[in-house]
Order: sequence, then structure tokens, then C-alpha cells
Amino acid sequence: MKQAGGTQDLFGGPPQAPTREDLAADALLLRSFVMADAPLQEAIQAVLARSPWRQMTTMRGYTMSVAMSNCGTAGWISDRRGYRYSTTDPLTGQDWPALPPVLQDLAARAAAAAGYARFTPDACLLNRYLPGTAMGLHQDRNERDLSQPIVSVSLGIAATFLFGGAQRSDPTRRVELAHGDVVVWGGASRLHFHGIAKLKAARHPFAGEARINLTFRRAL
Ligand code: MD3
Ligand code: FE
Repeated sequence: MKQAGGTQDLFGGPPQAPTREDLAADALLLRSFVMADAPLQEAIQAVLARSPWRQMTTMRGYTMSVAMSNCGTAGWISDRRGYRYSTTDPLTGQDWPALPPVLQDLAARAAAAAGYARFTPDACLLNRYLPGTAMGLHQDRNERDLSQPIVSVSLGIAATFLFGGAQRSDPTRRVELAHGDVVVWGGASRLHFHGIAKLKAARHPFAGEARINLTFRRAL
């Protein structure tokens, strides 16, 4: 099979060799799977030009510290009425931007590496973390078909991912997710509790003082 990927080194060194590691039986970590930064940066900027970063509100009226946007047929939203997927961006009143082919291809290649031969995501949630931003432990269960995996792509500053179990009270493992790392979450891990520890201040050439995470989902 064709070589899976490798992070391009912006300082002229050799690209990082991609590696694979099982976080769980059904959660595959593909380190340095992202190949080149520029096409991803362009695709993300094009999405944000139409559907900019915004901080959503929770049902209880709190403002989320993570800024979000979406691309694809459906986008994940939260407001006073709760969490759900919507085919319209509530900020613009328009459809979400289409899933850029370079992102669709990245998600499909990662899913295939984990044994999902035909993963066709219809939603991609973009999360932006600035230093001090965290995401509390939660499950992702708003998607219709939970047999479909979620593919996550980490870009920019590294973060500590908290990987729990099927119960909120289960112990959590801490896993460092760095620029270019991709995880395919399927099977039982699909419903495990997870979160992101408070982001430490740092900078990275991809996005400056920020971490951007993309999660590809089959939502509808
Ligand atoms: C495990 N995002 O958007 S990515 C989310 O880094 C979310 O922005 C985090 O949790 C982030 O919902 C974590 C890793 C991840 C994403 C979705 C999962 C792990 C998952 C869904 C099910 C199980
Ligand atoms: Fe999640």
C-alpha cells in the first residue's frame, strides 16, 4: 500500500515518519499522518471565510471556551435549545461550506487505515483552542449511526487528550496529541468519555498560538 503520510518539516529537516499505535482495540492513533500543511491551511481558511469562528452557548447559558465552525452537509451546534446537527449555519443563515476535497480525502484515508473502507463523513466540526481553553469530559452521541467512526485531526499546538471509559466516572488516560496526529474512533471507543486538558501557552507555525482540531462525522 501507498505510504500513509508524514508531517512536512517547515525547517528543512526530514518529514516525520508516520507511526500507528492502538490507543484501544478500536481506537487507532496515526501519528504524523497529515502530509502537507499548506493545502490544509488553505482549506480551513476557505471554510472560515464563509463560516467564521464563534463561541456557542450551552443549554444552561454558558459560553463555550472553544470556538467552533463546521463544514459539510451538516454542522454541530449548541444553543439554549441544546446540542444537535443543523444543515444551516445559525450565524450566517446560509448552508455550511462544503467539505473541501483535501479534508474529505484525509478523513477517508485515515478511516481506511483503521479498516473502514467507505467512510463518507457529512459533517466536519472545527474546534479552536487558545491557551487556557479546555473541553470537559463528554460523549459524542448526537450522530444517527453510531457504527460509523469519528476521525479526529490535531493541528497546531499539542494538547493533552483525556481518554476515559464508557462511564463518566471511569479513570482517564492522558495522551499527547501533536500537530499532524489523526485518531480513528470506532467500536466501543466511539462512546467513551473524552476531553481536552487546559491548553498550555505555546506557538506552532501552523496556526500561531492555537490548536485546531477537526472531527469528521457521519451525522445524518
Ligand atoms: C472519542 N474534540 O469535538 S478530538 C469533539 O480535540 C471533541 O477538539 C476534541 O471531543 C478536540 O467532540 C477531541 C478526539 C475525539 C473526538 C471525538 C470522539 C475523540 C473521540 C468521539 C468519540 C470518542
Ligand atoms: Fe467529542
